[in-house]
Amino acid sequence: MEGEDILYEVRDRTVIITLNIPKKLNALNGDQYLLLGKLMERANEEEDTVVTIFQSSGRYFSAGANFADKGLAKLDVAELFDHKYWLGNFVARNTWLTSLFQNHKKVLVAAVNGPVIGLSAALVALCDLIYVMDDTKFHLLCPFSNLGLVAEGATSVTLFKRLGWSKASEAILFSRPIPGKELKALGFINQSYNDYNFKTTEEFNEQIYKDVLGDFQDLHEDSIFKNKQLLKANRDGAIDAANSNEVVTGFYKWIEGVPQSRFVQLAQKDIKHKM
Ligand code: CO8
Repeated sequence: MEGEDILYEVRDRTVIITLNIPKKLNALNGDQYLLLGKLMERANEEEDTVVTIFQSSGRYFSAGANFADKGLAKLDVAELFDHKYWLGNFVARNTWLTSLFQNHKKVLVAAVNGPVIGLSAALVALCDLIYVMDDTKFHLLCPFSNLGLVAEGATSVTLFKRLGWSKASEAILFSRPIPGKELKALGFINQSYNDYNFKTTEEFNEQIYKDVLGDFQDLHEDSIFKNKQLLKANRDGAIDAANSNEVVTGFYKWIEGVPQSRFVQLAQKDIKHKM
């Protein structure tokens, strides 16, 4: 399995999707986000599973979009500001990926081994349950204001709903990392596994698998799925609206060319994120 960027496994009645690019802190380029979306589609259609676990490897869950994406580097000047390019590679892809996480039929569990940034943070915030390996070593960062971007992946709704207006404003308006301890206190994290003192992410992932399996073992599956739909009904209108508002607003930032130059500055370490 080594060498594959994202792993897919059906185990008992779960699907396990694993980000597997630890050397790059699991930052994902455009093709890798596309692959993640396709694997989520597949997980959605598995016949016998109840839960989909979204997990990772190494010390970061994911450092978000890959700022060294070869696709970006290869663009000529015309493409850098081209409507058609950004409609396909930003608007359509982000809308689709957000919608896949939002509308996943199975119970969606995030097993979070370390910090999570940007679009990947947005995807974690769309999961039903969030388990963290060690909340003292975890933070969530939405550096959109620092990168000349705007909220993505429905974070303008999910963070507001999961953290409240005040903390969501710190996270989104001022690109402040929100530490794990605060996320735990605000109810964003279901459970932290600090006391387990895991030596590796793999040990943590294995524990989450066992715990999750125990969680639904004797329950009536169809009720679980119907209850998820009932819960979702309360939030989906706001997420649908945010998903479309965010990508259209973000699209015009790309057309202006601001994020492109901020990504170059970040790669050259001319700017950095608040930590
Ligand atoms: N992209 C590419 N490579 C990365 C990224 C990234 N986002 N993050 C880390 N890496 C790589 C580093 O380049 C480094 O590689 P190498 O060892 O080959 O030099 C390796 O991972 C380790 O990283 P660091 O040495 O920097 O580790 P630190 O612990 O010092 O710092 C940080 C960790 C703070 C996470 C730092 O790496 C960082 O700031 N990364 C950038 C995070 C970021 O801004 N991500 C983008 C978020 S925005 C988003 O996700 C939505 C954008 C939508 C884009 C749509 C495109 C079409």
